[in-house]
Parts: sequence; structure tokens; C-alpha cells
Amino acid sequence: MNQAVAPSIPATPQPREIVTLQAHILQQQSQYPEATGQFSWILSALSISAKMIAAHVRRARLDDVLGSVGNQNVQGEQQQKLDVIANDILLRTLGGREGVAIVASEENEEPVILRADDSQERKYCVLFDPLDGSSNLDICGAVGTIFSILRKDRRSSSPAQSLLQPGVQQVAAGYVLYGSSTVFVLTIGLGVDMFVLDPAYGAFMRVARGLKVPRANPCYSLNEGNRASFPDGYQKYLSWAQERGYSSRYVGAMVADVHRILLQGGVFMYPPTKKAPKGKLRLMYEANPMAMIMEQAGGKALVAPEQRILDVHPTDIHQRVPVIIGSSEEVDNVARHLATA
Ligand code: P6P
Repeated sequence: MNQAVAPSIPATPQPREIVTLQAHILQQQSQYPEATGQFSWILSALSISAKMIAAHVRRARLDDVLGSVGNQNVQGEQQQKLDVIANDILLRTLGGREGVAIVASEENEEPVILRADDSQERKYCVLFDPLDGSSNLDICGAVGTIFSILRKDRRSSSPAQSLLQPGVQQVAAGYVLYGSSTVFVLTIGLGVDMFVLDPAYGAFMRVARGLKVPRANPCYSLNEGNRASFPDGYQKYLSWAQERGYSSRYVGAMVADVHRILLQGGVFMYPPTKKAPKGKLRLMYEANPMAMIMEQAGGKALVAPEQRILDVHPTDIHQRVPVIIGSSEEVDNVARHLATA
């Protein structure tokens, strides 16, 4: 008699584990027995900063902190009130972390030396754009925070020199997108992980691990208002893409435009223009961190054909570079037109 075969009982689907950003940071630290916890403390400072900045961004119009403070920052751009608030939050949270020796911000002309002594635990430098795309605030558009972490270079002659390392030397990079939700995207060189702030608990909850950017997607993102002053190769690329029915998406905040590409694919560009002949975006705290994330997700990030953003040797902490970043095939399409122009 055939033995009744018990129906295979489907494995009970495992409930999606609940992992906060804080737990994730400690999980990663546990993979490094020699870790002192300094690096984790820095990441947790960035996490609390993101929550505080998010709260201010969401209340900007209510608290009457929109608009500019009436002066220009080192970039020659109108400094928004929230730029100053976000910058102050980051300086104060990172200032309390023993492991941070130097910080550099888009909003500060000079690096801020938090701890000049050369003791072993002063290992890290943190660079950031505290509120990227802040001109979007007045129209309730997306804005972001971008950060990059380097090890302090003890051979450097000065703190400022210690920061001037190519992007390949970054030990971590990430951004916070203050959009329809508050998203924290992080890499420490082991892939790209994504977290969303749950306002009910005040915690960033992990929602994705090991993000991979789609290899291709017929979508480009750049400010076509500058088209007349783009170098020829970009002009040729745009004609090529439009002949093939590419769509165009542009928010005007790098964090939002790059985040869309990380999730859906495509290519973001900020070419040289008449107004910004070396490009507008800053290498150290915009291009480099975004390039690390995109490469960790399987994409590409160039300043020109065959020239990775991460290989650029910086000469100034506020230097600007052209940016071509996104899906490998889409970046290749742009590079091919630049190389043959
Ligand atoms: P444009 C925001 O001011 C920013 O630095 C980036 O976030 C953004 O990608 C770019 O400048 C937008 O510049 O010239 O298109 O307004």
C-alpha cells in the first residue's frame, strides 16, 4: 500500500527581520574583531544628524526657516537658512565623536580641525554637503545630505592636506534623501544598503541589502537648459538618446537624481558648462561619495571617458569635476560619444 505521502508542508515564510540602522552598524562592526567602535560611533552620529535635519526640513515653512540667510557660501551660492542649520547639526554631532579628527563641509571654506593631537583614535575625516539641493526647499522639493569618510593620512603635512585623498581611499560613503520618505543609503565597501526612517519609532529600518543598479535604462538626467554650452560629445549623446526615445528626468538635487538611478537605472550627468567650465559638482563631498555608492552597486562613475571619479587626485577640498554616473551601459553610451567627438 502506498504510504500516504504527507503533503510537503511549505516552509513558513520567514518574517522579514527587523533591523535598524543602529543594529546594522553593530552587525557590520562585529565582522571586525579588532574594531574599537569609533567608526560605528561616527555612523551613528550621521544617523542622528539625519533624523534631526529631517525634522527641520519637514517643518521648514512652519518654522519660517525657508529662504536665504542673505549671504553667499564659499561656493558663491546663496546660503539657505536650513543649510546653516543642517551644517551646525552635523558639526555638533560629529564633534562629540572621539574618532573624528577633521570635518570638511561645503558650507565651510576651511576644514574644521576637531582634534589636532595625533593620537591613534583620531583616525577619521568626515566630509559632507549638509543640505544638497537646498534651493528646492522653497517649493517643497527633494533635498539631501551627502557624506564621505576617509582615514586621516598621518603622513600629511597639514590637516587640509590629510583630506586631499582620491575617492578610492574612502572607507564609507552615503547620502540621506529627504523626499516623500527619509531614506539613508550607506556603503562601507561591502555593497550598498538602504534604510527608511519610520517616524513612528524614530528609527531607520533596513529595507534593502546589496542594492544593484540596473545595467541599462533609457533615461538620462541633466539640466538641458545648459545644452548650448555643453561640449560636443554631450550634444551628440543627447541627439543619439533622443532619437532612441530616451526619457528625461531631472529634480535639480543630485541626491534625488542619483537615488532614482540607483533604483531604476539610467545616467546622471553634470557636464562642463560656460558658467561652470570644470563642472558644478564638488569632487570631495558630492562626486566621490556618489561614485563609491554607484560602483559598489555595479554601476560606473566617470569625470571623462576612461577616467573614474574615484581615481581623481584632489588639489582642493572644494574643487569641481564633471560627473557622469549611473548604469554601466548608459555611462558607456555617454563615454563613447565623448571619446569620438
Ligand atoms: P543646476 C544643487 O544646487 C546641486 O549642487 C546638485 O544637487 C544638483 O545636481 C545641481 O547643483 C543642480 O544644478 O545648475 O542644474 O541647478
